[in-house]
Amino acid sequence: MKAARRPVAALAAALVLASCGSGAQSSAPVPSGPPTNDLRVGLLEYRLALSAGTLTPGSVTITATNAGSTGHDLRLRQGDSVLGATSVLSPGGREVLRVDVQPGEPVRLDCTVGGHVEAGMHATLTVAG
Ligand SMILES: [Cu+2]
Repeated sequence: MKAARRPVAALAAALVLASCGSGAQSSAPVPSGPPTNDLRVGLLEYRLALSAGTLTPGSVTITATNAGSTGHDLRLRQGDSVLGATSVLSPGGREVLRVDVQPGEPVRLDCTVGGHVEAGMHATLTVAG
């Protein structure tokens, strides 16, 4: 009986497992890149998918899209101020907010549906100074 060894296949399998492991994030990373005044936020169970991690000061357009399968909303706060909030969006729903952000202070994003922040639906954006 031939002992047919497949070292190449075994190595390929190990690489696939390694890349899967490193790609499994428990929380969504905030993207790096230049500041934007046009942010898109995907609402998912249970995380926020952001098109950017840094905002420009001043007027910013936020497009929130419910890409999940249950109701979600999006609220933006800076310090103690609520900058804006969507209604609770049905799956596939979209709402555009125009907010005014101050330089240098982080902006906190939350889904205010019960339990969703605790499940991971929040993020903090920086604002360019
Ligand atoms: Cu939610």
